[in-house]
Amino acid sequence: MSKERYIQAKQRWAEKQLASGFKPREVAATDRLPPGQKLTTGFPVLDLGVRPEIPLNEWTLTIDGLVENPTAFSWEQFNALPQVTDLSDFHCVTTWSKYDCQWTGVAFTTLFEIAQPKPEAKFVYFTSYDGYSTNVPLTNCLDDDVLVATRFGGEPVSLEHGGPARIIIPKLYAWKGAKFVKSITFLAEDRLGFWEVRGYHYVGDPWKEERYA
Ligand SMILES: Nc1nc2c(c(=O)[nH]1)N[C@H]1C(S)=C(S)[C@@H](COP(=O)(O)O)O[C@H]1N2
Ligand SMILES: [Mo]
Repeated sequence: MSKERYIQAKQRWAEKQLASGFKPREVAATDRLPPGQKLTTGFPVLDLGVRPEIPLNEWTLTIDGLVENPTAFSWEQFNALPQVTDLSDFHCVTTWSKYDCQWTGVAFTTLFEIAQPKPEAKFVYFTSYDGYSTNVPLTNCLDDDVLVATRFGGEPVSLEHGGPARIIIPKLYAWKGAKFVKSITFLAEDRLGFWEVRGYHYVGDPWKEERYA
């Protein structure tokens, strides 16, 4: 399927769900599998049909917007930051979930402390090397399980899963986790990302089934 047709199909699906009066289901908060999700043991790949290959000596991660210290990390500088490993579950809005993903990388809070966002900063906008983007309220980024991951299961994140570095926000649907991440921008007003302009939710909490908005 071509990139355009794939995007149109996903967009139509979102519109159909909304038109048919899609309503989140109630679920006990103790259940591990969010409502409407199915467990998978594989690791499906979802992308726009583009897997940008970034030589590590050309890779940068830019942190900008409403921050005291705008920064652009080289790969070397980025990997010299404190590293954390976290085990988390992965929930895709297309209804598959994968348990126990082991991600290693730099905690979002570490980048937050370095960049020092101004008090007006309330939203985060991520861009990627494949042209993807996504937006997340800042509060959802400040949990200690939110990472810029460079390793999966101890190995470098593969190109298909978003290497050299991708965002992981376990408590939100996986489309909020920008693969091939290129920049992190702190904003006072929300700016809709790639799927969000096509009907996806601006927060995306799987426990509340915030799929479409
Ligand atoms: N740069 C980029 N990031 C992206 C995407 C994408 O197409 N491009 N797809 C998103 C979607 S819809 C999902 S479900 C997850 C899928 O991650 P995976 O391919 O590692 O399973 O990445 C998210 N991040
Ligand atoms: Mo997705």
